[in-house]
Amino acid sequence: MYLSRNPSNARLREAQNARRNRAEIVKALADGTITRRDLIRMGIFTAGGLLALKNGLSPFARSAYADSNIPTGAPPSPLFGVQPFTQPMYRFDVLPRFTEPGFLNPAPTAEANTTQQKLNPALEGVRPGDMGPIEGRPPGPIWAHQKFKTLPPKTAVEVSQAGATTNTTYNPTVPSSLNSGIKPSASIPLQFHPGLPVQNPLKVWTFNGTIPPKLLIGRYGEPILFRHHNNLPFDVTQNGGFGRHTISTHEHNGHHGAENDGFTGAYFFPGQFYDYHYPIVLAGRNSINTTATDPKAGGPTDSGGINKVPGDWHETMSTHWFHDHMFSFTSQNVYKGIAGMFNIYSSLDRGAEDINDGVNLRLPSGRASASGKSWANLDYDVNLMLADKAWDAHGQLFFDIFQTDGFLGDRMTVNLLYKPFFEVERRKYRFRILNGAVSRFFKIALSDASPMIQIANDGNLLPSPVTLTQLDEQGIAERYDIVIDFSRYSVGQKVWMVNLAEHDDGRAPHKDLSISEALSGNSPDPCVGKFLEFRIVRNPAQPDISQVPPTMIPNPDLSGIPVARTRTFEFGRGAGQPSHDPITSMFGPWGVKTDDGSTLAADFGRISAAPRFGTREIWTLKNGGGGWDHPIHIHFEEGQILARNGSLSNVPAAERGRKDVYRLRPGGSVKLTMQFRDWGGMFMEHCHNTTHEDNAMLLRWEIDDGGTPFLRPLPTPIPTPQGVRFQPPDDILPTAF
Ligand SMILES: [Cu+2]
Repeated sequence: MYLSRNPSNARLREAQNARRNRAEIVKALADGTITRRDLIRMGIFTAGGLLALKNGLSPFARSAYADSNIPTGAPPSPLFGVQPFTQPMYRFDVLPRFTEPGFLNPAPTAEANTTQQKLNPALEGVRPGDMGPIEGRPPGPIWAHQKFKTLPPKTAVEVSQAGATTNTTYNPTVPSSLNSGIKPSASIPLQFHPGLPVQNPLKVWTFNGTIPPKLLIGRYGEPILFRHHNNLPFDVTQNGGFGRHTISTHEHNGHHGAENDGFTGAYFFPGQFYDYHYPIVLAGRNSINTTATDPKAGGPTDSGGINKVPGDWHETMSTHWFHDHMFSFTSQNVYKGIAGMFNIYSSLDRGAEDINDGVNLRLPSGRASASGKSWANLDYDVNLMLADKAWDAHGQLFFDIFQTDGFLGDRMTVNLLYKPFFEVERRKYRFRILNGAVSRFFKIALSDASPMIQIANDGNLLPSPVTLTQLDEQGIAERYDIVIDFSRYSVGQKVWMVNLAEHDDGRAPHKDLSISEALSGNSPDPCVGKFLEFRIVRNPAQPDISQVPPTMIPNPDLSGIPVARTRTFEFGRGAGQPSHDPITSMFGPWGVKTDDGSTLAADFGRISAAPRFGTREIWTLKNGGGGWDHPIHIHFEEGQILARNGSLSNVPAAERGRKDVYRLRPGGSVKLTMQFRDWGGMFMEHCHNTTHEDNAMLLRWEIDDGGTPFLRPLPTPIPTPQGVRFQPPDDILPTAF
């Protein structure tokens, strides 16, 4: 429901008042002054999770002046006279990589580093003189880096979570001619557009506190130690009105141990760091190609060759992202900017289109012979992070947690920039498109309805490329890699990326528009229509020798592996919460029904499933109905979709590779199969509409029978600034084990 195009001043005043009143509550909730339990007692929030429909508080209360609201439930985000497509799109900022061992100080350790430091008394629960560990990772053997001795880190990357500041070290790793003329030495204030206000450090929190978003570069066979410092304010109330200063970073969807997965309950505090160890290995490394003889299973060397690794090359992954996963605060923290992308390079996906060795797929990227870099050339390989945002009358980022259906912004951003332009040459480009929104789905087309070639879905190159004039709806956290061939245009032409998915609330797209409808300007949804302008500026200096081969990565064949278990998960509303643990549990309305149990709201102390190490299972994800969609993310393992609504024929070609997010569609179901291999620990499954996830459509599952040091079941970590304690699980569902 939207405000009309020209809402009355009275209606706007009403919406503004509602926002101000709600903002007080949002802030109190975010900083812990009150809890959701308090709000329910006070009659402000219903047990079903809805903001009580009172004028002056809910923007969705029936108004005396109008019957509808804009998607944010607040007045439109002011543009200060800024026009779309008047700023260049900054390409991602590549994180510097250092040689490890030797770079990090203190040196990384297998078990968490529990060296004590004096705690800042502004931290919650800290008295003057209290001490606590410098690393926030849960201590002891269970949360030690698995296989740390056999896969020691070779590369170190160090980042800080920090409030908005000016970027003075921008490094896109491409010349300015391939970055819309932006000088690599550019000093970049944190603004959504040069004509919009600079963001307050309490409003926007990003990796290193800067934009553009950060790009991590990795390759198979080269383990990365990602040291993450929490430099957010010590005082939990210093959050600009939303967001939580404790964080846990999920590398989505890394194949590594749970200690590196960013478990929602393994969060850490300001003043601490957390060492994530990303070994970058192929799944199946213990049973397939164990002697590392297959050149298709490998990573690029610095001299143009292949560093062969064990495992199944059909499990090779390419486009990941990493983002906050703080329990019940993920939506606020990701919205504040805690998200980056991760390109993984392999012998198949080399990032060097001129290496012709029969293994490299030679996807659009750039030439090793021109750059001197044998891998990770980004010249024609461009990361795009899409997100809808909103800001207040002062232009400062705005968020409203009271929309448990999902928060929608009213301004489209690409790489955290309001509707930018990007200069391209007349040749093929690869775009790695991430839906980095809180609750919004996108559906992408080009303004002239010309074709795009989808080459990957989530982290995985497809078995075969799929040519489309409209991509499928793209749920939150899904990645679609596409190739656009700009050689069909002439120099001086422009073409736009267009969003066709119209929302009128956060539940699901209301309607997919045609391209002409989306371009007409008649949609009440301000995020429909053009959002990124491509300017075709020149012919490439060298001919385009990149390829989109007809066969890329066929799926691993699981048909000969017995199915150890089947499980069913149904995602719906009206969840109960039997747990009273104030740390590990959250209220609904959203929840998950496991097998034939009841619909339960999240409790990271509850074990809902525990697949056996080394087995294969079939999981059915069901939408509980009601007209909303849920993009369900299963951590750690890539799955293959066996059926949609009961049949493989309902699975579109672009979903026939491996996946880690599964849109259920209203009333729909997805049946998928996965193996549980190589690593253990506690993982999650949840809706990636992060508003649903936080309210509380999330569950914990674990692999805990892989031998010592694991216990069956695993103890639950309870982080405090003084150190992480452990407690037994609150609950184990009867069908879990
Ligand atoms: Cu959902």
